[in-house]
Amino acid sequence: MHSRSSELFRAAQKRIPGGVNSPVRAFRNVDGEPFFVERAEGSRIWDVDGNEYIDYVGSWGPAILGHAPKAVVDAVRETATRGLSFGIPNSLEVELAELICQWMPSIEKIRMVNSGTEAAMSCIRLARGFTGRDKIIKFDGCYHGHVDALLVKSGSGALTHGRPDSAGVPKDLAALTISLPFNDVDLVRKAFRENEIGAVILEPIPANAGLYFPREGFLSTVRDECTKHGALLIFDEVMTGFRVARGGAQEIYGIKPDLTALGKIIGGGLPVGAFGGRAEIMDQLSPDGPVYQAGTLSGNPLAMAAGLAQLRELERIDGWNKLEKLGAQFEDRARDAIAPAKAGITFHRIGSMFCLFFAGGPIVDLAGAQRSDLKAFARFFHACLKRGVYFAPSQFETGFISTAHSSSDVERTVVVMREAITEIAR
Ligand code: KE4
Repeated sequence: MHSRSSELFRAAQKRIPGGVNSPVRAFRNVDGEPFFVERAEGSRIWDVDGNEYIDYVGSWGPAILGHAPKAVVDAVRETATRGLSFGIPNSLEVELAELICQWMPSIEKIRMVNSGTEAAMSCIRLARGFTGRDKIIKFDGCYHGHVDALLVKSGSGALTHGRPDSAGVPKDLAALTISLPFNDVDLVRKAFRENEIGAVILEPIPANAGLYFPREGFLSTVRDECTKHGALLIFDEVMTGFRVARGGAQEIYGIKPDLTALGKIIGGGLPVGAFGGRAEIMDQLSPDGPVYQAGTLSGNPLAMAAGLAQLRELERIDGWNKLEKLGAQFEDRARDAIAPAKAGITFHRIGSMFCLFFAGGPIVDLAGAQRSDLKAFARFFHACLKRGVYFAPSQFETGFISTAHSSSDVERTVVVMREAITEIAR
C-alpha cells in the first residue's frame, strides 16, 4: 500500500518533471509509481508507508557498504563541523587523490568533479584537446551520463525510456560520435580505418543495458587499435571502479586505459565524480594546459571525507572478498530459483553486480539485451517488490549487493524470486 508515497508523487509531479530528479527512478519501465524512501540502513530501505525492502539498487552503486555505514556517517558528521565547502584546496582532496592513484596505477593524476557525467564529459574534452581530433567511438547501450556528445545510442534511463538518442543534441555534434555494437572487433578496426579517431570510451563491463561482458580479446583489441592510431582509450569505471575489484575492471582485465572516469563509490553516497590518467594528458588541463574544466564544489570536503571513509572501510573489511562470497551464494541459489521459468532467463554476475535478462542467452551486446521480455520483467519486479525485495526498476539496469547484505538476506531474496517466478508463470 503506497498512500503517502502516492500523495508525495502527486505533489512531486506538479513541480518536478516526471515527479523525479532522475528519469530511471520513475518506474516507467515497470509500469508503476515509485515509492518514496523514509530512511535506509544496511541492506534495508523503508518507504514512507512503512514498507521494508531488501535493497539491490544501493543508490545505483554508491552504497557498496550498505546504507548509512557508520564509518562514512561519522566521517561526514565530523568533517561538517569544520565547514561545508570552501572553494579552497583542502587536505582531504590530496588524500583521496593519492589513494585512488595508488589503487588504480593507470591514474597518475586525477581531478575531482561532482558526477559521473562530469567525469565522462571532461574525459572527452581532454581527449579531444590532447589529440586535436574530434571523432570519438562509443558502444551501443553503454551509458556515460547525460553528456551531449555521448547521448548517442546510450543505455540506462535513455534506453529505458526509449530515447537512446536524446532530443536537443545538435546533429553536427552527434555526427562526431560513432557508436558501434559492443564486442565487435571487426567494426572497431573498420571505424579506425575509415576515421581519424580521438578517443574510444567504453564501460569495460557494460552495465547500463543490463549486465554483459567483454568477449576474450575485445578489450585488448580496442587498446591496441587506440595505441596504433594515437587515440586515447577511456574506461568509464563510474560503476565498476572499486566495486568489481580494488583496482576496478582494469585490474581484472589487465588493460591500462589512458583516462578513467570514476564516480558513485568514491563519494560514499555524496555527489562526486573524478577523472584521471597519464600525467602528460592530465597536465593539459587548466591552469597548466589549454583544456578548461572547473567546478565550484569539486573536491568538496564532505564528499572527500565520505569517499575516503568508504574506500578505507572497504579495504579494512576486505570488502571485495565478502562481496564475491555473497555474490557467489546469490548466483548459486538464484540459478536454482529461475530454472523453472518457462521463458528463458539469462543470469549474469560479476562480483556484487548481477542482472536477470528475461530472454534466452547468449547476451553479449545491446541487441541481445533488447530481446528481453519487458512485460515479464515488470511482472517479476512487482512480484518481488510486494514481497519486500527491491530490484532495479528497469530491465536495462544492474543489481548491486553490498557488504551489509547477509546470507539470510540472500536466502530470503531467493525464496521471493522463486515465488515471483511461480506467480508470473500463471
Ligand atoms: P552520474 O552523472 O549519474 O553520476 O553518472 C553517470 C554515469 C556514468 N557512467 C556510468 C557507467 C554510469 O553507470 C553512470 C550512471 N549510472 C546510472 C545507473 N545506471 C545512474 C542512475 C540515474 O541515472 O539515476
